[in-house]
Amino acid sequence: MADTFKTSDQKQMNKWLGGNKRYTLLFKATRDGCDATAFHTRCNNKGPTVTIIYNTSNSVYGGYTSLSWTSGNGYRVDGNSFLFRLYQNGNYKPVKLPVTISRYSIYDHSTYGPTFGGGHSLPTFQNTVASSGGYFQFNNPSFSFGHSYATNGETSDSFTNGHKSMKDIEVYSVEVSDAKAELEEPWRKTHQWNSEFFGTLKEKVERYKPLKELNVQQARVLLVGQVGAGKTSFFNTINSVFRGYITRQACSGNAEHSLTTVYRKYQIRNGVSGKALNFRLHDTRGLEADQGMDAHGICYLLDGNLPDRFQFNPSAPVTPDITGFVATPQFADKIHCVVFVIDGSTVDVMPAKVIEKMKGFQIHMNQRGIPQIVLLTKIDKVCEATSEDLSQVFLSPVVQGTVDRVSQILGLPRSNILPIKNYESEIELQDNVNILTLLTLQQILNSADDYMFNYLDQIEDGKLQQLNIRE
Ligand SMILES: Nc1nc2c(ncn2[C@@H]2O[C@H](COP(=O)(O)OP(=O)(O)OP(=O)(O)O)[C@@H](O)[C@H]2O)c(=O)[nH]1
Ligand SMILES: [Mg+2]
Repeated sequence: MADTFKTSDQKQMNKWLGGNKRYTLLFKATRDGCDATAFHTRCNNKGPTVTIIYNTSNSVYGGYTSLSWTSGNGYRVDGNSFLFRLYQNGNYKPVKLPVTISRYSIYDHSTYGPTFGGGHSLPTFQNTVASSGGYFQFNNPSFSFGHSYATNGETSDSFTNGHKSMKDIEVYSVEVSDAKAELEEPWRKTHQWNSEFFGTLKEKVERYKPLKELNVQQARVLLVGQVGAGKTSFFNTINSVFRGYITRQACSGNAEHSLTTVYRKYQIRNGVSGKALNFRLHDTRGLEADQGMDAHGICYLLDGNLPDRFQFNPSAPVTPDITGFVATPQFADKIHCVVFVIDGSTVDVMPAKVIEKMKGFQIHMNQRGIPQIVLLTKIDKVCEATSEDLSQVFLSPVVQGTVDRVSQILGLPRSNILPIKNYESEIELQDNVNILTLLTLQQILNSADDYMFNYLDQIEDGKLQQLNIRE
């Protein structure tokens, strides 16, 4: 279970709070440190907040207060506060426990993390807790569950599942949401989504050919991004669209380190004729904060020096000594478009080091003039309405907002940020997933073409110059 405040859980919180709210992540222990000063620096004077604890046995619980945290000096009065549980031992078991003695609603103190109730009915931490094996131990000895909140038959054990160590703690600000569920006008206009549109898009991609003047058989698209962002799933999704059924030719899934360890230059074939389409998707190992590809590595990838099935070694830099190193790659071997794959549901908690890495890579791409597209994946986890009906994607203000944020992070125009939903749990193809995938692919191939046109201009300008010199 992902340690994040999912859209469905936010909906439950909206019910408890009575109306649509906007939740903004202020503090996250695994990101900011499990430290009282870090918590107060980020959360003081931010208005109402919800604190969520993810414990080591997949129980998720916490507390809401309508007061601002202030680094005060003790108990504060809040008749609106409540404790809640969302999951117990991984099972969805929502319960809300209202405050009964409001003068003890929260314990607001500069040396304490978010703490609820008299006798610390629901404590988190005091001062600083170091991470041990990826977990944070409660270091607050007093824990008198039920002192100032209704228990409704619950006990501290039924809340925490008997485990007092935490995988993470998050604090979100809670604001009244004035955002409408759906925009009146789409933020990006497309043709009406129907089977005819699907047929046209599919045919266009099947007929796609890179510029013949350049002697390039297949456009090459490089997929780069954080571990688990959905790079390999994007290949599987496109492969499924053209095969005509769901395929998982490439291994995808969730793991701490990248599941993809081998560089693959995937072909996509028409499901009936078996004919390869005129582009390849180059799938790479996922980026991590402290390991993975460096600047040399990315240059070798961009320039076409690395062979298919090259084994990435996260702890050793790539050098020209590796087996199969292509010393003099042709233009046809090089990358013609880079696709940064970003998990739309975790944009706000993307590690700074991963962002830095991607920005560093962009310098080398810009030097070569290679176009960059962002694939914003998992939008089904970003917006409930879009998850229910993917054709609503361009009417969703939440998806639009995420696109805007990513455009700012990577300094790319908004038109280059393409939201998608990969096939993941489905067993049958879905028309809307197919259409959005093809729309996206078409944009990617257009960008590859732009690059090739520029290259052709460059060659022709060069020839012209030579002629001028001779004359
Ligand atoms: N809900 C949802 N899940 C997705 C989507 N795309 C990928 N996933 C899931 O995210 C997980 C990671 O996907 P992968 O395709 O393996 O990600 P990757 O970027 O190749 O990861 P590494 O190879 O490990 O770097 C898998 O469990 C996928 O099923 C999506 O659009 N929506
Ligand atoms: Mg992968």
